[in-house]
Amino acid sequence: MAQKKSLAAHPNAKGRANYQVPGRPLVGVIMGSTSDWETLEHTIQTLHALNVPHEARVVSAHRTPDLLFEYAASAERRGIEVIIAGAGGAAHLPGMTASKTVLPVLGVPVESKALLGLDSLLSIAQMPAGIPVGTLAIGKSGAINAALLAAAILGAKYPHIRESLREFRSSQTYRVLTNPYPAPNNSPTRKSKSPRA
Ligand code: RP5
Repeated sequence: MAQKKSLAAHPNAKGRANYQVPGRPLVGVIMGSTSDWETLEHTIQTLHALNVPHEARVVSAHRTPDLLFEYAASAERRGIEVIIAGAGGAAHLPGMTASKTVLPVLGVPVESKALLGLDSLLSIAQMPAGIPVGTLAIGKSGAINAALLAAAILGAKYPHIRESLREFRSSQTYRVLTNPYPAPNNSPTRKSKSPRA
């Protein structure tokens, strides 16, 4: 019963920003705990920026194992095409999810307090041969890149998502090229202040 209840729980439920994109969700974002939201919010923000319909749920491999199986086993049937799973510590969620579906599963290692996410990274990356999990970097970078990689996968089938990704990359390049100086005071066009006597 408690597990059924958490199926409806959205980590975004407590008055946080609304990142919904209209349409049938193509990406399922799951995380082991509400405490992972701080990291996985970057995934959601990036999917939102790319206009990729998605859903987000807390699904824990060890606290709600039945829900995990139900989620993973039903995802393909529900129209989900890529799953992003973020977890920290002994992070079983991505691997166990991958074991119950043939959909691509991308794992985001959440930075843990004890081992700074190295435990999460190794738990997610070191899958024995046969059940792959595409493992991203620890923390925010991995969370953002998981969304970008999901968009790249979906882009093979959905031209508008490929174009969103192309635009994202172009504007990122433009931002770097138009901000070449590491700090405002380093600009050669800015006069340096004369030192006080
Ligand atoms: C994992 O345990 C979660 O993915 C989270 O990163 C970690 C700690 O969870 P909480 O104790 O903060 O709920 O299952």
